[in-house]
Amino acid sequence: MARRTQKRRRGGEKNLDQAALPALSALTELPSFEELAPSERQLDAYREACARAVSSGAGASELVLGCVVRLDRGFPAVLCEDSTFRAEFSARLTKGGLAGRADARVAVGDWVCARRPHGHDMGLIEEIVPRESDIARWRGGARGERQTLAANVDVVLVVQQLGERAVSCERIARSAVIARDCGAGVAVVLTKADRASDDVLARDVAAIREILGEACPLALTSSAATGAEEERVRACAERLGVPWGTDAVRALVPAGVVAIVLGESGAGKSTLLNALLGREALETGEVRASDDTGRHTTVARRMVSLPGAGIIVDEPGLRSLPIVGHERGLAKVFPDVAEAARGCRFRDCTHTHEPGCEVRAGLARGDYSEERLACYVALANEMRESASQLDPDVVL
Ligand SMILES: Nc1nc2c(ncn2[C@@H]2O[C@H](COP(=O)(O)OP(=O)(O)OP(=O)(O)O)[C@@H](O)[C@H]2O)c(=O)[nH]1
Ligand SMILES: [Mg+2]
Repeated sequence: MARRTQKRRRGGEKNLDQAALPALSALTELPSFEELAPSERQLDAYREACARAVSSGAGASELVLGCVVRLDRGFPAVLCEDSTFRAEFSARLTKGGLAGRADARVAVGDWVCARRPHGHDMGLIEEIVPRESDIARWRGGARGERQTLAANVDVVLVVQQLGERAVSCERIARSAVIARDCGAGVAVVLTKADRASDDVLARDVAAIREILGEACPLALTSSAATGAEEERVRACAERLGVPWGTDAVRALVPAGVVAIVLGESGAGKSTLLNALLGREALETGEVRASDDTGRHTTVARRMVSLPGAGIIVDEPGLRSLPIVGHERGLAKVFPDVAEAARGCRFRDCTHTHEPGCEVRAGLARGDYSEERLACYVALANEMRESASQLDPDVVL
């Protein structure tokens, strides 16, 4: 009850809040409507949503198909065939029992059936069209919730910064598990190559390939390297067989593909997108010298359209990416280990000491490395633990 009161109060402040949003005329780099393609299923769902909206009083000529291209502190901007407009949720959506459900919340990339009442700037979201996929993470503990980061995304670019400190393969694997669980493809983009010596680059690339396999696409970038320094990292990338620079990232997101960048604050996500755009369109911020992490510079979630390529959603950096109910993703990232685990004598085998453990047998045969197995076991343990702690009322 208290929560509801709080929500209403926030709703009352909406006009005030919206005044502080960036003006629509200032929004640049947005995709064009033609670049965004709903599926046939989504078009059918849109038509059905229109019929429902009309039967509850909307005029058919007021309804448009739109895509949420930006969220500023939760306020959506919607792109439709002939314009971009700010929108709020229709009373039907918020009062129809959908308000408390996580899927009632709109995400960047969502297709919506929106109503544009004649003579009003602000649109109303009547319904969110069912998603083909959504990139979501678990937020909070046992009573937490699934938070959709972006909808209808094809590829997750896992962004990790390089430096003298080794890259966190566990973090990369964790991001890959979440992405594959949501049905998206995965590629790893290593930024700040200028900060890593040739040896460090070779070490980190080998470690990532060990964990994720040779088939996982990689790209190496640096926005700071110029001249001889750029030559050094470019040559090193070539020796390691890793595609180099903005062209390599562009190739991961060809025209027609929607990607999202996922990485910690300060990883260089917005800097990378600016390099791809060829101008400083997105705000970037310094990292703290003490721990080499950023200060959460990006606050809006937004789509940017890359000239001659696809679309990328810029996101605020994420501190935590808990593994909760991601069995499918884990099995997709570690198919060999997951297959072996099915043969273990005990269903709850932890693959550490139990007799009849097929996973350890696979390791002894050399089917996979110790590092790859350690990563799988750590993520599987975390998932087991989170499942046991989850409040029974919480629906994944
Ligand atoms: N040396 C070096 N610094 C870089 C590179 N790319 C980004 N940086 C710096 O890293 C800092 C953080 O970059 P951002 O692009 O703001 O990072 P972000 O991932 O968008 O961070 P959040 O928006 O907070 O999530 C900035 O000071 C950048 O100048 C790089 O290739 N080399
Ligand atoms: Mg940023």
